[in-house]
Amino acid sequence: MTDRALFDVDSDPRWLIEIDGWHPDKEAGVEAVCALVNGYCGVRAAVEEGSAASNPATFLNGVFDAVHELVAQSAATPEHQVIAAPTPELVKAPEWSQLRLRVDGTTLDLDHCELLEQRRTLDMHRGVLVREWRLRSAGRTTRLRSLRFVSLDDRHVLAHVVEIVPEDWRGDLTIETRVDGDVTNEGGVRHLVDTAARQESGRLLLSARTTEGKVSLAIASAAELINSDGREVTGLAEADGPTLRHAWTVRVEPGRSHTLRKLCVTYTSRDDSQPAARALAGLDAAVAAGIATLHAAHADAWAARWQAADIEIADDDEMQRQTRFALYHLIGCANPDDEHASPGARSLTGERYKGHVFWDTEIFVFPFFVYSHPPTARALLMYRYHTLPAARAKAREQGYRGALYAWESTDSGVDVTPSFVINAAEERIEILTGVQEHHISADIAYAISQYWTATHDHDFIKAAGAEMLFEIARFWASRSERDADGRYHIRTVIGPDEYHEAVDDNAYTNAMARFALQRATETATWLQAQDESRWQSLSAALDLSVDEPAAWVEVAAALVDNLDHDTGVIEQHHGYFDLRPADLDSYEPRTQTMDVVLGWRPLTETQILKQADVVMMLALLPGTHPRNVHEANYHCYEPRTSHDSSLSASIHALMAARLGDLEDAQRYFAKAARIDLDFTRGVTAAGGVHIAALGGMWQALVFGFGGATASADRLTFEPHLPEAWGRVSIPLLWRGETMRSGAVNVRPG
Ligand code: IFM
Repeated sequence: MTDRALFDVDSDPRWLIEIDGWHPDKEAGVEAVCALVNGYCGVRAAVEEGSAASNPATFLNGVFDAVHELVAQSAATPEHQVIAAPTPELVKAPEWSQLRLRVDGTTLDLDHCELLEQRRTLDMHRGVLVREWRLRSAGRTTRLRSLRFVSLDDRHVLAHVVEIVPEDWRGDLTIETRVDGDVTNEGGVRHLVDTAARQESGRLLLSARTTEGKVSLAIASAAELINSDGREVTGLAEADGPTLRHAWTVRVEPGRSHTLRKLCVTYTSRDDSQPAARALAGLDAAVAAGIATLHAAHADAWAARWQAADIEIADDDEMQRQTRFALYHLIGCANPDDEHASPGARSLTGERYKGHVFWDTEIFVFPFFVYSHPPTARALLMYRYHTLPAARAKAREQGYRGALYAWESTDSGVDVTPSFVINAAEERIEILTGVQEHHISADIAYAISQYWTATHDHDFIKAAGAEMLFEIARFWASRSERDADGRYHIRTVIGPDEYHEAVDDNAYTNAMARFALQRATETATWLQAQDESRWQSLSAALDLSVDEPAAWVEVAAALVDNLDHDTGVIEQHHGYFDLRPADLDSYEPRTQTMDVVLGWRPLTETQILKQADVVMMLALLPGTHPRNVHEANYHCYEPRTSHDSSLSASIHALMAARLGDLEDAQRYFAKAARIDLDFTRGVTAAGGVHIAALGGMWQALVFGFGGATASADRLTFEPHLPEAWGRVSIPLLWRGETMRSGAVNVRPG
């Protein structure tokens, strides 16, 4: 492949995210939206030479560190300044694609030159970022293009190509590419220490460790500069302090190009006990293969994933592009080869929520993998299996049995939810989700069940799934309290609607707990019948008597469900309808969340919901109630929902589509799609893309518009598709078989 072809992007704009020009105020969002992701690492699409508006970052999945000192977060308020307990966060890795260009003392970058034109293109089909730009400074015009990718074929390989062409000048140009280990997270927090750079026979190597010493990392780098005659130019390679530098000073002529080709390979002690040796060996292999071969293998790997994942929408190009945007980030958020990492709420594209893992993974993102790439789904469940000890400890600490998973989790599974936050109205809000948002444990049971149903991976259930299900059921049995009337209650919880805390009998929590208890009981029966010896060993290890599962199903049957049989409405939690009604429309148009508009305390006294709660439960458990209950609850709660969480819109799209209300369904689907892509509304993606919203879009398409329903023995479809979309084709893997062609076709003929 020629260098020229390397810069090619797909000719079909429905595969592209194109960002023209330069808008400093939107740059933070653009960097996240166009980030390169391969599940192992994520690279924000910052301009390589940096700018005042840039926030470049490379994140390595699962690399967390907490700084054990009091940290200045911001100078805004005294409360802001100190976090008493260190909160682990996803660490920024060395910046591997820094570019410095200088001519006659002038730096060629956006802060010092006039930008004549610029286009950044994320080619989602091939997983590459191509940038083309022209700069003018001191009467000199320079044309540049660059290509970056993080390989999906070999996830440790990072590639960068830059072509520089002076249009109308000649002179001495210094070209420098760096790997910079001097990086800090938001707030200036330094996680990488003991940074050491060295040279090893032409290759450069940077190594560092995190402050807690849990992870060591290494990045090896090689670069070459080729002139327009195809000849390599001799340059300088330097390992200096925390920085690796390759540099050349060349005489450039109008119309004659110089092309920089750089390869980096990174490993951490999470991957190998000798990350430096692995990085160097990996670099040798990558250099021997060459960028063209690596690019082709990477594009093939993306093609294979698209084959199993692409949802085709025939007649609506924008919807098609937005759907692919969701699929691109979903494919790139998780690594099937890593059982000890799971995507954070903003994937590997930004620092919001510090890379912490929420229920977003199991309930929003996970189904996409179940039906398009089961090995990734399995790895994500194994992450929860490996963090089971921490979940057991959390249950014990709160006085319960079994496993209570962390509301916010990192590498160990210990709950890392912060204890307070200062909101946009400058109020100090205690965060109770870490101690009260317990539905996460039921959500994980739901994910295990969904995976098992769709894959029939019985080995996983025997090895890990059953143990998690049993411990989760144990938790819910001990968490439920029996009243004199014989009914069970789950008290003092937060449901998905986080605007109401310490509530009793949250409908979502109770229904999901019931589901978990039932599924665990069925699993015990299944295991006893299928694999007596595994049942014996597991029940002995867990000290689980044969009677315990029978007790779980009793609790499940007697858990209150808040259903009013006359109206079909399910009260969101005990006393919800006694709260003050509020007319959300009267606050429109609004740009702030309702906790800011009303203030936290007054808000909690209203019926305003942050996000889908009863509607969420019905979306996940469609078979538990008849259609009239779905309708009654959608119509009851939809006007009360503020959608202040990005997790809400897609679930409303799903429910509205199921109910055949295509107008609402499309409105909510478009709202979900805009969360990251609408730069005119500010930079909501600045802290990273909203991976749950993107997973929710997939579910709205598949379970809502596509009407897919999985039952014990089959997958059925009852499509509700907008006429304007034309033919829609959805590929789904079901027990090893791909179901695609004509799976859903709205347009007869
Ligand atoms: O998990 C969500 C939660 O439901 C709402 N607040 C943001 C979290 C992370 O996305």
